Amino acid sequence: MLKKVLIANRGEIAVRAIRACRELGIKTVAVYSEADKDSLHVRLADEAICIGPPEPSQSYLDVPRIMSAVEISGADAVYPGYGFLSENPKFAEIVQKSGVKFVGPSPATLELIGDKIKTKEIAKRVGLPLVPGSNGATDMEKALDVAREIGYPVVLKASAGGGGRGIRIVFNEKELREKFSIAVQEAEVSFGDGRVYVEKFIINPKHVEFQVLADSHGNVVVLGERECSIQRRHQKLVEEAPSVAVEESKRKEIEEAVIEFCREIGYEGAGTVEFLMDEEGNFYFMEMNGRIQVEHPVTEMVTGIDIVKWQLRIAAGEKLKVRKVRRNGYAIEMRINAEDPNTFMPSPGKVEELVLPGGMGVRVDTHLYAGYSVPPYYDSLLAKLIVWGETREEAISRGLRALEEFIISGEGLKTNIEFHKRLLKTKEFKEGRHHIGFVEEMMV
Ligand code: MV4
Repeated sequence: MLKKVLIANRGEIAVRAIRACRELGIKTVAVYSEADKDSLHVRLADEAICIGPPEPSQSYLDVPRIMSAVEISGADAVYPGYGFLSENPKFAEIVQKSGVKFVGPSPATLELIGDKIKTKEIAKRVGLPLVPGSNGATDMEKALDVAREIGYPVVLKASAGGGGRGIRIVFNEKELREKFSIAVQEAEVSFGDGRVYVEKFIINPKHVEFQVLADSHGNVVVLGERECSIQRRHQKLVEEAPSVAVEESKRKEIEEAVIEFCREIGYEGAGTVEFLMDEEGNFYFMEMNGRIQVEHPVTEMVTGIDIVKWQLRIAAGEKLKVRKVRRNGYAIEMRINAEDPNTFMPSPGKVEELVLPGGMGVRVDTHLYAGYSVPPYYDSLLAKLIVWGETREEAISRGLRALEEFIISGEGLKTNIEFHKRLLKTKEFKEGRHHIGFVEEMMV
């Protein structure tokens, strides 16, 4: 097993990782910025090292500072969490070259899945369904040909984009002529890679993603899917498992292709394969994410499998013991953010009163405590409320009950708790008819 893990992250995911390490008997090293000196992850870790000023570029994104902390602490592994350096192949490589285990896929795999065009080629080879489109990088003339063939609207996507970055809808030929070179230029500036591809635009899709665990011995398991369509501006707000819209035969089919895909790319660790699902229930492969995701707890709640512990065991070279995955019930996660309920603008402040919901089927993952000041430099996630129910209806009513109990208050601090109450009561959500545009529709 690993002996000492440095957690190159902050907030709730750092706390989540420390808990997993502690249960496995692994020592933990927290790193923190000056703005995070009173953070819970600093208090909970066995050791803590300040790595710089509040700005992420000078702390949580600063590779030399993190590597210094690795060296000073004598950690034998680095846990990257999500965001920050988690999917940076250069960082993974530097960690690996210094003789320290990076808890995640290899630098080469991270590099590959960062290239959406190459990734789609492999996905096609193993039989994952793709959106009709250019199947590779295209220039304007080819884009016009492809779009004429598949019909408008189409989307232009940057090969080095992902997670909603570098994507643009085009409704007709005139617009394509106007926007194509701008898309290429933008991709060049943002990612240093001007390759752009074309896809048919899927109208009102659902975002459905499959959770994977793969060990270093070639064993791959899929822990089922999550439905993550409740989002605003590519920020997910609610996620659930399983998806009521996915039929069992379809699930089996996609899971098998996902396993094949992970084998093909030599995937190691926890990962997520993302799809869009159209109104007829057809799946389209989008991309793979090579990190733990914010929404992993809904999968843990319905499978009973601790994904973060498995990340650590896999990094230590252990074989996956999970053979058959059994799913039980329904789980829903609500992301509680520090944001103004009307403007959605971040609203950091000091937590004066904190009452966390509890009881049967309720889990709260948070780094908050009473007296903690939420710094303005990072994302606005305060807590994840995850509820479980035998049925989806039970999960929803338990979610509403838990939201009623939840109190986070303090000078200047606003949260989206009321938004979640409103959402869980909508007919569309209750009936599972929501899609990626639903939050925007709900706001008007
Ligand atoms: C699309 C799409 C419609 N058609 N591709 C945005 C995030 C990236 N992972 C994929 N994205 C989309 N790709 C085609 N061919 C619509 C989106 C999209 C979206 C997808 C998932 C969740 C939220 C979204 C919000 C806007 C657009």
